[in-house]
This record gives sequence, C-alpha cells and structure tokens, in this order.
Amino acid sequence: MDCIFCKIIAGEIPSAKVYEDELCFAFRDINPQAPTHILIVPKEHIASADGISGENSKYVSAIFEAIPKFAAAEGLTTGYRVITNCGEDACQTVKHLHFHLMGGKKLPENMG
Ligand code: DGP
Repeated sequence: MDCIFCKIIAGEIPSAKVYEDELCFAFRDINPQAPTHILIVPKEHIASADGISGENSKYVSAIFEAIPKFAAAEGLTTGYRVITNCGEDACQTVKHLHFHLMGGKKLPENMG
C-alpha cells in the first residue's frame, strides 16, 4: 500500500519519532502549526476516523491513553488541542488516521 504514514511506521521514511508501542506510533509533524505538533497514528492502516469500528477501536484507545503522557512530557500544562481531519471537507491530506496533538502556545479559537 502506498501510504506515507505506513512507510514512516515501517522506518522506510525517516521521522522525528516521539513514541512507539505495539498499537501506536507518534512523530513530529513535518510542518508544525504550534511549538508542539505531534502526529499519533495507529500501526494498522485505518484510512480515517470514518474507518473506526469495534474491530479496530483498540488502536484509538491506545492513542488516547498515550496523549496525556505526551502532553505531560512536552510540558503542556496549560492545555492542548487534539484534532483529526476526516475526508475532503476537513482537508484530510494523508489517508491514514492520525491525531494532531498541538500546544505550547495559545491556539486560535476559530477552527473553521
Ligand atoms: P491532515 O491535513 O490532517 O491530513 O495532516 C497531515 C499532516 O501530516 C500535515 O500536518 C503534514 C504531515 N505530514 C505529511 N507528510 C509528512 C511526512 O512525511 N513526515 C511528517 N513528519 N509529517 C508529514
């Protein structure tokens, strides 16, 4: 499958890795929108939030269990934002489910 995030997980494309376990992989966004901008992805290819089901939701649980640990490690004591873009209207550019963890500054209130 020609998926850039699958290639990052496999180590075929370099990334600034933050964390990895058997279910999820986290790395720094190549085009950061905030001082901390980490992408957390499931190790199984799921195309978007629209593909989450009872069969694969363990990946999403693992990601959301890891997020507070990343936030603490990054010193995001005054808050952070977690978003996922799903599909064309949300401008999803990489078709592998990913959650953006952003913080380290006051983020804009308006999200579109
Ligand atoms: P989205 O619009 O939600 O699909 O965001 C995709 C994000 O992925 C975007 O913020 C840039 C990031 N990205 C794309 N290609 C690469 C890459 O090769 N390496 C890294 N680290 N990030 C990437």
